Amino acid sequence: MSEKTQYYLDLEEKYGAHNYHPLPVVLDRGEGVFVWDVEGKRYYDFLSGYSAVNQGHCHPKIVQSFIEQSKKLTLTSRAFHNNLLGEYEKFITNYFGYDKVLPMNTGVEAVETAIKLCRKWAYEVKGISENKAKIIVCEGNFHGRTSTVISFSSDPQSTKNFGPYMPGFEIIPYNDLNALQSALNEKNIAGFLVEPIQGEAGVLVPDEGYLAKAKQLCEAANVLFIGDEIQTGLCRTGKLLACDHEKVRPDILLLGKALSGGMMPVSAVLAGDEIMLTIKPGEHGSTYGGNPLACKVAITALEVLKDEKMAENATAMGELLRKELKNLQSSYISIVRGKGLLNAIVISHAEKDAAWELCLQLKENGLLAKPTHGDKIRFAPPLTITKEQVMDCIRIIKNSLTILS
Ligand code: IF1
Repeated sequence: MSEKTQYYLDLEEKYGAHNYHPLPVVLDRGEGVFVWDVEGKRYYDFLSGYSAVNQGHCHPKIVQSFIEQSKKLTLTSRAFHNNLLGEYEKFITNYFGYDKVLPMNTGVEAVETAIKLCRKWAYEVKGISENKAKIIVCEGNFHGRTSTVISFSSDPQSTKNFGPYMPGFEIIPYNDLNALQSALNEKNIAGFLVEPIQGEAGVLVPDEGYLAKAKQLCEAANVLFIGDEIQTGLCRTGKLLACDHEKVRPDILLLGKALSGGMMPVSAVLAGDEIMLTIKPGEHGSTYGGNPLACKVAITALEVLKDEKMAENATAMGELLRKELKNLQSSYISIVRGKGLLNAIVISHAEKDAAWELCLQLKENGLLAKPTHGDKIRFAPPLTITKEQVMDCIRIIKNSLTILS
């Protein structure tokens, strides 16, 4: 460990909460698929800020919009109107085909907003008795880290000693239509909150047809399908939305992360009028929600996704990456799975820290990735990656696997 790197690690150790266990690398620059550490060493970023920099680090057009708007007007609060919010609302609702958008900041705020909208709709439209509404969620879910959202996590690391928990949620197995159907038969079900692909759980791709059938079951039961596309959306899986693979249109659509191309927290909740208009003035909001800087940045972030055909590239490069990973025929890689450029490998090795050791070796060889839930390593580079760069990364991965021998 160089002195310079150690200096920064020590600062965080001494002055920062210990709520993460990062790889021992200190970054100070990012551009496209690359990041550089304080020693000037270059890495491929195979995490993409957990899919927040789908457009690549510091995308020039998004940075330009950020700079321009940051010199004009960054925040008005919603006490007053501004000249960008309405333009953004029109742009994003047309872009995704919804009546209205409720702008928030972080992904979990969008999830919390969807829970409030779903409950409001349940009482005021569906007619469920007050405080009886229930929302179905899946085992292995990750929707954020607020007290309400961890209340329905099945991961002890997310829940232990954070009680008491918010009631009103039913946990069912993921990718299990029978379980969904029986849960939908219960009284007072208002919504089904689901990730089209479970990211944190290790990039679990459900069976073909699961999302479409789940949506049909929800429609039949007059239950809202809430699609959490905060990680899977915005071209990550090879379509604009992961739900697009099955032509599923969520009743409530959640977006975040790459909605700003990694510039700042921007999230959005999209829905039809019947749902969205149940929230009246003064019933929900946030200081920065819909700020003009976020609006300007998000419009550009969405434009470059389409202009630069990032969904198409994610499909092609994802297929190449998975094919080449399988061609390695490594006995240490038991599973390769994913869709578009949201992928993961499962490491099988006697050593329980093998995935971590492999990530340390990948770092030495110029590629940054991090294990999730022990033995899975997420491979999710920016959607701008080229064929040559994928092949270069395959070479790095192949050379790094020798550390496990
Ligand atoms: C961390 C995980 C990924 C998300 C989905 C909502 C949110 C997230 C599907 C909340 C956030 C982030 C959180 C970040 C790491 C990362 C993550 F490992 F935690 F689970 F991507 F898989 N819905 N995911 O993935 O969005 O409030 O964070 O903006 O907490 O370590 P947020």
